[in-house]
Amino acid sequence: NLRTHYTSQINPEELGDQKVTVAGWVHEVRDLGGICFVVLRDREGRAQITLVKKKTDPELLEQARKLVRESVVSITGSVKPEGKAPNGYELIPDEITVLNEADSPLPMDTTGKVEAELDTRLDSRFIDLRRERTTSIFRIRHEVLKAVRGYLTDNGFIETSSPKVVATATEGGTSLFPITYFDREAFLNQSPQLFKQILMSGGLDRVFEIGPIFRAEEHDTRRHLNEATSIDIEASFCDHFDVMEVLENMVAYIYEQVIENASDSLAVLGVELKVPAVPFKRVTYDEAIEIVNANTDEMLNWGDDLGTAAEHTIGEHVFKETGESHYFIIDWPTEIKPFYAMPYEDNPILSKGFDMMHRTMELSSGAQRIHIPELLVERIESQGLDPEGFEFYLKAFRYGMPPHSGWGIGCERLVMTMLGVDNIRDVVLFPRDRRRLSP
Ligand code: ATP
Ligand code: AMO
Repeated sequence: NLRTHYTSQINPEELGDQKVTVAGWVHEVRDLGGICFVVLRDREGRAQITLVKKKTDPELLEQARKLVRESVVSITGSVKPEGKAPNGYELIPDEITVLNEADSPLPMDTTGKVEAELDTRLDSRFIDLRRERTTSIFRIRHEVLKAVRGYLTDNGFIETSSPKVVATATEGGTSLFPITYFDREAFLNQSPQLFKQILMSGGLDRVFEIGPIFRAEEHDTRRHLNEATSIDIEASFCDHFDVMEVLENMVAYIYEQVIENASDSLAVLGVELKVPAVPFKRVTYDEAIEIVNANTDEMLNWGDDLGTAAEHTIGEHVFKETGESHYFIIDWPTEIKPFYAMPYEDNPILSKGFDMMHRTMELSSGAQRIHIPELLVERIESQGLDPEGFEFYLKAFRYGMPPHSGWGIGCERLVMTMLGVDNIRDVVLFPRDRRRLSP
C-alpha cells in the first residue's frame, strides 16, 4: 500500500499507536543532530515525521537526513499525538520509500519565501501547484463549476456539448483561429452560440454547456485569453429578463457554495466573500452613457460602445450607489449588439441584449434572440455578413423555432473577480495567450 491516509485524515485520538502510510512530497528536512524532522506534504496538508537519534535505526535515520526536497516518498509509521506538530500528531517511521527523487536546484522556490514572477510560475506550473495558494484557486474553480452544474441541473437545464471545429464565425468582434480540416479550411469555435440556438429548434428547451472558446484576440491584457472556458445557457419560451434572473441567481448561488465548501481555500487566499445581493441593479445603456459623460472627460455619443475606461466609471458609480459589484447594462443600441440579438418590437433601434458586469470588467453577455428567420437574415446582412455561410443555422429557424434567450459567462472572469485576482492567467492551469503555447 503506497498510502492508507491523507495527512489530514489522521486523527491521533482515534489512530494513536496505529500504523499508517502517508505519501507525498518532502516539504522540508530539519536535522537538529539528536532529532530529525521530515515534513511530508500531500494535497490535503502536512505531516511531521520524527526520528529521535537514540531510538531510530541508524540506516533509516541516514536515509531521512539525505532526503532531497520535493522528492516523492511513501512513509509508514505509527501515530503519536503531538500538540506542536501539524494536525496534532507526528509519525514515528518504520519505513521510508523514495518513489521519485527530485533534482536540485528546483526551477522555482516552493516555500513562499520568494514570490516568483507569473511567467516563471506558468513555465513550471507543476511546481507552482505545490504552493497552497495556487492549489486553492483551482479548488475554488472546481467549487464554482460544481455549483454551476448543480444550479442549472436543478433548474431544468440539460448539459450539452457543441463542436469546437466549425465552418463559421459567430462573434463578429474578435477574430478566428483558422485550422486545416482535411482539405478544407475550418476554425476553432468562438462560442457555442449557433449550436445552442439550433438545440432550441430541436425542443431541448433548456440547455447548458461548459466548454472551451477560442478567440484570436491580438492584444495582451489581464482579462483576455485566447482559449477561455465559457459557461453558456439557452432557454426557450423565455425573454431576456427571464434569463437575467437565472444568471444573477446562479452567481449568488455560486458565491454561497464557495463560502460553504471552500472556506479553507478562501482563507489561504485571504479572501472574505460576500454573496452578491439579488436582483442586480439594471442600468440602461442611456443611463450608462450619462454616467460616463457626467463623471469623466470622455464624451460618449449615443451608439458608441463602452470601452474599458467607461466600464470602470460605471462600475464605480454603481458600487458607490449600491455597495454591490455586480450589475446589468440593458437596452443597448441594436447596431452594437450581435446579429442574433432581438430588437424591441416597439422600438427596434434598441435590442433585448444585455451585459452582466462586475465593477472591474464585463462578465457575461446575453440576449433574447431573434427567432424569426426573415428578420435574422436581414440582421446578418446588415452586419455585413453573408447569410449563405449561416444556412445550417438559418434552416433550424424555418421549421418551428420557439422564442428563446440565453447568455454566456466566462468562467475565468467569474473566478478572478470573485477572488480579486489581477491577472486572468492566474486562474487558468495552462493559459493560452499571444506568447504562450506551452506548457
Ligand atoms: P466582445 O463580447 O465584444 O467580443 P469581450 O467579451 O471580449 O468583447 P471585453 O473584452 O470585456 O469584452 O470588452 C470590454 C470592452 O473593453 C470593449 O468595449 C472593448 O472595446 C474594450 N477592450 C477590449 N480589449 C481591450 C484592450 N486590449 N485595451 C483596451 N480596451 C479593450
Ligand atoms: P461574449 O463574446 O460577450 O458573448 O462572451 C461571453 C463571455 O465570455 C468571456 N470571454 C472571455 N474571457 C476571457 N478571454 C476572452 N478572450 C474572452 N472572450 C469572452 C467573457 C464574456 O463576457 N455568444 C455570446 C453569449 C450569448 O449571447 O449567449 C458571447 O460569446 O466573460
